[in-house]
Amino acid sequence: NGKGNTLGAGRVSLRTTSCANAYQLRDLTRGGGSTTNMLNRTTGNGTIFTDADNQWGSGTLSDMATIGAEAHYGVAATWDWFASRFGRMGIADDGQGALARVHYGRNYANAFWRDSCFCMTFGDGDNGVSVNPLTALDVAAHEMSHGVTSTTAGLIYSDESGGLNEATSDIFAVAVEFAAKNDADAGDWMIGEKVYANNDGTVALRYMFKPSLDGASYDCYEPGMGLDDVHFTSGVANHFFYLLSEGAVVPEGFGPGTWAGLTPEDMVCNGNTNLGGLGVQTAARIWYYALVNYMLPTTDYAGARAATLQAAADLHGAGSSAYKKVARAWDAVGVTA
Ligand code: ASN
Ligand code: CA
Ligand code: ZN
Ligand code: CA
Repeated sequence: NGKGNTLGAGRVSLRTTSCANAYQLRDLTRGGGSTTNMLNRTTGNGTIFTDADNQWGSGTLSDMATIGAEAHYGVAATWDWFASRFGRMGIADDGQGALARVHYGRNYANAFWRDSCFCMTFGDGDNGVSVNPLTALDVAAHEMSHGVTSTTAGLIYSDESGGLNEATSDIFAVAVEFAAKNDADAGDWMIGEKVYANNDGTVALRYMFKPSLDGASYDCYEPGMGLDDVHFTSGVANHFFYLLSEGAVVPEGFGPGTWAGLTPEDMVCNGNTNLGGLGVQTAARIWYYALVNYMLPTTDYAGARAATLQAAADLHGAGSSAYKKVARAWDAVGVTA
């Protein structure tokens, strides 16, 4: 049991493994998943982080272990969320941990999941000048969730299925962040807010409650939108998930300034603000069961509506208020029966 000082999540507990008078970022309580340092390289599996006293990182970018600790924490929190809520033991539900590689490349302002190495990889941004290393909890949970999608529904990463694949990662990322109850990194309805150095709290990669605030994502379904980038077509499902969780509520304190002054009517695509929210974790449970049991590689938005309704019927009953809320939230983003 070590401790880490992270960049964005404060001081955290870390599961490590002792080895030859030192400790390694390897978590034998979570399938032996390890966190390695790419030392700015872009090939290979990196070098496992090692530390003499099991106190990891200073919480600043002056030492590389700060980011190693943050990734290791994010992977553990995501593992725990899937395990405790759904009994899912790891990405593939086979008890195996995954590899997390940090300090990838130079000035690489992204993170990604790759099936072939069963690994997630995190760039350093510009080392915090304006972009932080991309290891914040919601980003780590997003990347790890790509592995879950890949080993379950297998949503193809293009067309509408690609948007649903992206949205699945954002949906679970939000749910993990809320569930982590970390005072230094409270849950919110944005993805990647901690990526931006000097953030006043309103800037993020994506805004679940009004995806178009990023200037490119879709709030409402449009036929033919599947040709656009999967990170933009995900907006419709992200928006659905927000509305299913919270109802047509204008969130306070999030998003860029243009957001101020909007009304519940601005939250929906069809004028119906009478939705009712299920709460983020109940909504995430419906999404997870739909993903695992009913979505397929080619599932599109119409199929996602059907899959989540079937999951809601299984979990809550076909005539349940939860079922009706799922239908109303899809209606509200333009995915109609
Ligand atoms: N960060 C991006 C993502 O996980 C990388 C990509 O475009 N595949 O979606
Ligand atoms: Ca140390
Ligand atoms: Zn993604
Ligand atoms: Ca967030």
